[in-house]
Amino acid sequence: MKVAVVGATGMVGEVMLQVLAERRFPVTELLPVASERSVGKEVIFQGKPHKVIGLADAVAAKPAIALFSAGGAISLEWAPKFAAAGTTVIDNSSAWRMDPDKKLVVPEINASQITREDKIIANPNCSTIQMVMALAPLHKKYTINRVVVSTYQSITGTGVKAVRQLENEYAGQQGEMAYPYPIHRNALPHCDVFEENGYTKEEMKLVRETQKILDDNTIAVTSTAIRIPVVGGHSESVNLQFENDFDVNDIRKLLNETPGVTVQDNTDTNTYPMPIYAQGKDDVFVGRIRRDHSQPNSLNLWIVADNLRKGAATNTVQIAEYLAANQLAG
Ligand code: 2RA
Repeated sequence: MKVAVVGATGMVGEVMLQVLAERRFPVTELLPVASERSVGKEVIFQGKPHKVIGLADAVAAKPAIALFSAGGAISLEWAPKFAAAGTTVIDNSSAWRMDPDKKLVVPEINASQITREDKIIANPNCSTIQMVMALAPLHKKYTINRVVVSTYQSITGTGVKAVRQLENEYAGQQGEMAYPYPIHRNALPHCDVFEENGYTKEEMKLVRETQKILDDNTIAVTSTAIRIPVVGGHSESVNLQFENDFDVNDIRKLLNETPGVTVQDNTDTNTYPMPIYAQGKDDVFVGRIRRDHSQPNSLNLWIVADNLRKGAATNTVQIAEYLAANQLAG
């Protein structure tokens, strides 16, 4: 299958190439795509160098699938051009996620919604993916009425500039700032930009995308997204209120039985998820599972995942695998 990776030289793009190779996706021809300034550079895929090409040449090559991680502006302009040429686009930006005509997909939850007519498919935001992976089986059995989530997000979600800022600050050096404040020894209550309602776009993604993926606008969600000086993945403290009462052991059993979720939850052995150990893995890790005794039918969870993998690249490749397995691509 001819596959384009748009944004191949970026952090998520590089991980998409890695995951395509790791999962032995049936790539017959790889088209690494990036901005004009990167055309001609080489990326390594399956141990071999591949020359980066421009967007127009990639559209003309008519790949079956194009995996995008190149920002919203590029996606808004170029995803329709790929689609018009017959390519199925899976996009990591927020550009198409809330478009009522576009599917927002976490394969373990709602891949079955995808049809051959879907030529632009949206990959959800990283912090949404890891949360709904845990919420979906619980919602199905106990009906979630309300979600309160606080995220503790890796600087890799911002990109290379943020990683460089942390490295400079750690070394006591001046350099380009990805954030308005220092990130070393700090926690920034500011991920993405603020909206009129006082919440950031990152916080509102958790609200809007969760309702769309779980197909239930009655779920009340409120969130606070924090950036912390971590690189392994995003962590989330989640409080759920259900319609119905539950048994904590049944919650653990449901999560244990969910493909793509690993429960790490034993306070006797200090066993709980942490980003340093989630890094490089594809599962979503859930722990600190405990009843919230302050209100009825309520539960607390701690959810951790590598935001570059299941939060972006792996989820994207899993959608591509679903397309390939069901002859829905291209
Ligand atoms: C972040 N989820 O972590 C956003 C974009 N990757 O900044």
